[in-house]
Amino acid sequence: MKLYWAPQSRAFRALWMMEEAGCPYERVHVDIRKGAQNAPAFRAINPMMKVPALTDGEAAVAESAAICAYVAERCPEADLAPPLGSPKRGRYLHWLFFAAGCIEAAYTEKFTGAKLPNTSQAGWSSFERVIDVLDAAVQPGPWLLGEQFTAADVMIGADLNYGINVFKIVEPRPALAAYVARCTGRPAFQRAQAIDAAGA
Ligand SMILES: N[C@@H](CCC(=O)N[C@@H](CS)C(=O)NCC(=O)O)C(=O)O
Repeated sequence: MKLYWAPQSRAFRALWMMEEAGCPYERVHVDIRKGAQNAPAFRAINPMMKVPALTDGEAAVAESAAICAYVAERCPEADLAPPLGSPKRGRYLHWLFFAAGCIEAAYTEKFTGAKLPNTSQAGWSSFERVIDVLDAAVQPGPWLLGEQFTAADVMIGADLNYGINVFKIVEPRPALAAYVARCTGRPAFQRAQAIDAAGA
């Protein structure tokens, strides 16, 4: 597999996922600060011209949550997803899509101070409700699905880490802060962080 990636970007989520999965992969630096994402060859992989993206033989995947789900299936020995048919698949998919569909929009709302039409019209409802929902979701612990750490924790854990520790837009409520500490304490997270810090 080839991970198309740039340091200090949303591609961190896919980078952490690759380190959790433990399958061999190659990192390809796409220098988004110099416009490399606009090259036709990369555009053929991700028409949105954004990192991360992943290729695997003839397969191409973009969107962080989709990459995390793909890699969990591709590297089953890492046990990063509940098996097909398990009732836990419901919440697993819920949290993967929640990260992409609700957290991303809620953070944009917070960053920009955008005025919402109302919480019924906004698909993510509101920044406050997204954080309340996450706060409740991480309380049973240790992970979103209980004892099993999954690709959904990579997406939600990375986003909460950005929100609390990097951008400081999320209040470090005790349960959220403890969950993020469990995530950032994982050896795979720390390997990914070291790779990210080292840059291209
Ligand atoms: N929805 C995408 C967002 C990816 C994204 O926004 N990537 C940014 C870096 S943080 C990017 O590649 N920006 C370069 C550009 O748009 O020119 C995902 O979740 O993977």
